[in-house]
Amino acid sequence: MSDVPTYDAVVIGAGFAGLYAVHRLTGMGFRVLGLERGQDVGGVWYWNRYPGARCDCESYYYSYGFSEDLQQDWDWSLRYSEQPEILGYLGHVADRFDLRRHFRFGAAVEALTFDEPARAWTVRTGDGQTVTARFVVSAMGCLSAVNWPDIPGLRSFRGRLLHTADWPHEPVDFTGRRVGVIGTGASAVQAIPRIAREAAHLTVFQRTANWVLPARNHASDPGFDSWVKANYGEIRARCAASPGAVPFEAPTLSALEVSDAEREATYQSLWDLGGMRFFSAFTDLFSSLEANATAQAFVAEQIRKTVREPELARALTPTDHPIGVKRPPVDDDYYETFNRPNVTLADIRRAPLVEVTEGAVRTADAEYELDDLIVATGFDAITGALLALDVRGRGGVSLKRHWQNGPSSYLGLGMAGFPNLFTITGPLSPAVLANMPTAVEQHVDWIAGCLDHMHREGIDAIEPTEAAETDWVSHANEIVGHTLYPQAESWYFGTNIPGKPRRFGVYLGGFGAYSERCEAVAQAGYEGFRFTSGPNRAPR
Ligand code: NA7
Repeated sequence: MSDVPTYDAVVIGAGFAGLYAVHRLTGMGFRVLGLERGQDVGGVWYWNRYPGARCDCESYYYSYGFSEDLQQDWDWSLRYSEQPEILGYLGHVADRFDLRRHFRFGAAVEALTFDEPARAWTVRTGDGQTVTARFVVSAMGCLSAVNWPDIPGLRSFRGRLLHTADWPHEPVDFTGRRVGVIGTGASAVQAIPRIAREAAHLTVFQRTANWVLPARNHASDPGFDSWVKANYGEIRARCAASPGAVPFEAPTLSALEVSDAEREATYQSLWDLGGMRFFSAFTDLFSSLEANATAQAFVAEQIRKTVREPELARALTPTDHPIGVKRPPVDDDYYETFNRPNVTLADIRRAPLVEVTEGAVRTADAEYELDDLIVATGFDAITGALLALDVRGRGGVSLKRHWQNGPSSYLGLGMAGFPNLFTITGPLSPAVLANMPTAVEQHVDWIAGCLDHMHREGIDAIEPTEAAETDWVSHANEIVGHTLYPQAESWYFGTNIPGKPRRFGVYLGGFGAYSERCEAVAQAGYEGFRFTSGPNRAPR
């Protein structure tokens, strides 16, 4: 490698994170190359095009706050935006800030190799090209590595075989067809009501019943939107300070210190309001099993009231995990859909899935003939996208080895032994338990500040110390231990992927407190990070 890398930074991914990273770093004068495996911008919203795909955060804060003009100009049509509109928004951002010219599309990164003498990365893409860069910013997202399950015979299916996370770009018509959906996570729960309205028959293969909350989506209200636009500064500030990067008041009362009637009324009003705000009912829903049980009882009652057949209602009611600690899907009409005559629930916990044949799914007690099979089995989350690459840090050590016991990082921003590799919303950051665009902006801004500092000080390389990383992992794990999250198997723990070590991948200390910690680390001269300086000044 020559002394001066081709680029100051390679940014991998063109979703919310990659677009803002490229905008921010090019704005500072850095030479930046964006690499994106898709043919256009959008990230998770580029790939997940299944019917009903939608954001479970409300549009007005699930959006960028970095540009006042952008947030004033853009109008959302729904309370919770659907995939085409979010993809349109990201396309608009790319046009407005002229970002596409910095990207190579259809360029899937395969390998990242750190060159120690040059203190730079060599980045290899699937088309055989390589580039060099001082820094690599992984903006590949937490939910982007598709999980195809290892179900016997799956590939022998002769009908249409579709995955929610890699959906065709052309419309898929289910009219008159016998459709099967494997999975009942957030993706399936959004898709099932839509497909049921179209298909001749829909069979839902459920391994684990989920607690599903109503979204109560509706058209945007012009009055509310004007209020939002007039108060965006305050809304974004609230997001920045809150545990979930959302603009709502945190609860103040325990579920156990109010009367039964008061508790019921609180749950009912939040149920009627819709969405994840249900969890803002009480302070201890994630820490006390007794408190959580009151919320479970409330939702179980809603399921009983909605699903006409008692046996079916029972099968749709979770019995194996507290509410909220496995990502709760949000939708309208999910439970109602099971009252339709053309919908069947196949409980594959009771009668396990045996195999897929050319034209059917066979379980221990039945055979379901299908024209279309939709696999809604989610992602190898949080670490999966980076682990799919051959990442080699100092001494040729692989990231696979570094993460052999589970996700590990310092502040979710980087790993010891992998200098100049930043992870936006990386493992053990608040990431997926915070509103993503806000979390993304905080990370990108921190990284930009760090690179500016390095440039000014003539520093070539930065990486966390091993001690800082070890302490962060212990701190993150300790917090998890005080919650109910360990009482569920979930992609947060990596247990949806056979063989993946069981370790919680998200920092639960709250987004606001976490951001303050990142800021304090920077103020203290990037405490916990190690800098290396040398003849190769970070160019700009
Ligand atoms: P999820 O939430 O991981 O859900 C996957 C679903 O697929 C879930 O119901 C799984 O059941 C089921 N699954 C996974 N593997 C299998 C096999 N082998 N056989 C049968 N069923 C299986 O993915 P989503 O795409 O719905 O959502 C991911 C996130 O995207 C979501 O949480 C939001 O943050 C956005 P299990 O529960 O493991 O028994």
